[in-house]
Amino acid sequence: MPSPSSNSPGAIVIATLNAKYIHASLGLRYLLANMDVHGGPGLKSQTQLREFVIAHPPLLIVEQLLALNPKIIGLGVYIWNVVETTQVVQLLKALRPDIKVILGGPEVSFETDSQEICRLADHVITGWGDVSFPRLCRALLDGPPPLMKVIAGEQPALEAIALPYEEYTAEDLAKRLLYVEASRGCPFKCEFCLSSLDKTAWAFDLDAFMGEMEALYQRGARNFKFVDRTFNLKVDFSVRILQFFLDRMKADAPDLFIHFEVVPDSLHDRLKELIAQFPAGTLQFEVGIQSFNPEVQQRISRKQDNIKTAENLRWLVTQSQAHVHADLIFGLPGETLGSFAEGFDRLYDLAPHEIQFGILKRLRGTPITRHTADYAMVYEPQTPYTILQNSTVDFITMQRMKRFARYWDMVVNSGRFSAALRLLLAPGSAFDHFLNFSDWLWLTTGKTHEFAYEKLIDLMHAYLMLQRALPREQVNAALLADYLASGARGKPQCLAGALMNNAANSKAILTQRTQRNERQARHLSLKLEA
Ligand code: B12
Ligand code: SF4
Repeated sequence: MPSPSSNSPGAIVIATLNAKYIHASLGLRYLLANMDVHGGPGLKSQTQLREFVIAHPPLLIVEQLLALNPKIIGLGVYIWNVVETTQVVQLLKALRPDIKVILGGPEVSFETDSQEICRLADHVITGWGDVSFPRLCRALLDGPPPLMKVIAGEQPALEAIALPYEEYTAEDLAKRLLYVEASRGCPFKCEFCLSSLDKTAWAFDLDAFMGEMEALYQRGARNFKFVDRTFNLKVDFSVRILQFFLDRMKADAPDLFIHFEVVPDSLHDRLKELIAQFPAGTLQFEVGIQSFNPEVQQRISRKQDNIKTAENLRWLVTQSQAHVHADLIFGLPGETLGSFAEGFDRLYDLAPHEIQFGILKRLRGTPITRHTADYAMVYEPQTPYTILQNSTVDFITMQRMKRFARYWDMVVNSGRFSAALRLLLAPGSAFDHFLNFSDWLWLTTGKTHEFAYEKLIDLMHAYLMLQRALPREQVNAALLADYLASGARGKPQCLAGALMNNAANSKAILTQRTQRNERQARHLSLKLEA
């Protein structure tokens, strides 16, 4: 929890509840950077930024906010914090109804009429807050008071927005992911995604942006996460950004780490040339595949050349050292279990380092709702509004797939079972094998969380031996290799014998090595004496 500074004179507090401490809020830093620029001189010095995480109790958050004694509290509301932020606003309004509460962020930018949190607040700014929030604060402090409760956020040319990177503190630089954006918006129209509502992608002035990256770098920043929706569209921009990081990495910062979201079907040769030069562990790409099914792609207005996508993905995995995460979504209208399995196996064969397997969510404001009636889409009414069933996937199957997604993360994406996975996911369809394993794991344990690694090894052993009837030596060897590589210390029961043999073997090898070393030392000393 941030420590309260109750004697601070700030009239305005901007705050949000991040998903976890490691995520620093870029949106709030934009608001802070633009207070004077768009609200007039003197506003920024009256503004304080406070960040919490969703695990913090709302009562303590309110206590911290009220200790700052503000006149205005601005809160950033997102899908991950709307439940907790609603409780915060309820408490604030009960304790201090005189404080003006202003909301902003993607979750309250749409369907404001139907949200309790919007009913409780004094004002809601939809869309971008960089200009409209400072202006509203000025109006609330100095008048004339605004007439509207819900205000459409002004969207100026990006040059009119002050860049926020100076607002990252030394602690942010040292301990948190630094979100940065070279462009805003997306030209594509994938209907499940909020960015589909943007008309296009707008680029920040590249010289100014690179200047800010240099300043962050000089202050010691090493961990950059680009939030650009389509990093690789403007090749000249992407080349300059990649070159910037590559130069510094080669010069004196091998510990740099950069993350980009890329569209998979366009990877220019100039980009490939640069990407290939990044050493292992420095570059990460999140590649949105979402679906390989052309009918589904068309239905949700996602334009994607599947052949080029596959080629580029293969290139990234085989010709570069970038860590590649590929995203897939289950539950899209018209997708069946069979068609999804085909796409999954196609992606699995391309061997990205992780398949991030998400279940469709109905984000407020997204045009995916146009399929609700035709495809009998039923979503959870609470956040995160996950799909429960549709006309091609019933509720039971959807539940199975949610568990599949969870177990996939735990077993495959965790990277702790590489040898065992070669047994588990072959031969034939990796999807079918994992679905069977997932069903069995659920039936056997009734749990999707809180598996100790040792317990998982025992479960995997039981499955491979009893359900897949694989030879014991093969299963033991694979799990032993995974266990030893993991560095874990607990003792899985299934490996007790193998571990004892291994210890005995290691001891024998060690003894042999020691005897050899002693012989060598004796031999050397004899040679020296001679
Ligand atoms: C970083 C990020 C995360 C981080 C969390 C960051 C954090 N602070 O904790 C992580 C990786 C954990 C995450 C997870 C998820 N995320 Co996310 N994430 C983002 C991302 C990539 C960047 C956010 C950002 O910094 N944007 C740049 C800033 C400048 O924009 P902004 O935050 O929108 O802020 C502007 C306005 O919203 C407004 N504003 C913001 N705060 C305030 C406050 C006030 C008072 C006012 C007036 C205005 C205002 O002004 C700002 C400047 O114009 C966005 C996509 C994107 N590029 O924006 C998605 C996005 C926010 N995520 C989204 C989603 C759906 C998810 C997931 C559900 C994904 C999933 N399938 O699991 C999960 C949920 C996590 C959970 N625990 O439940 C959706 C949000 C939908 C929503 N209604 O909130 C987005 C928009 C992606 C999308 N295009 O669909 N996410
Ligand atoms: S999914 Fe990606 S490409 Fe499609 S609209 Fe969203 S950000 Fe753009």
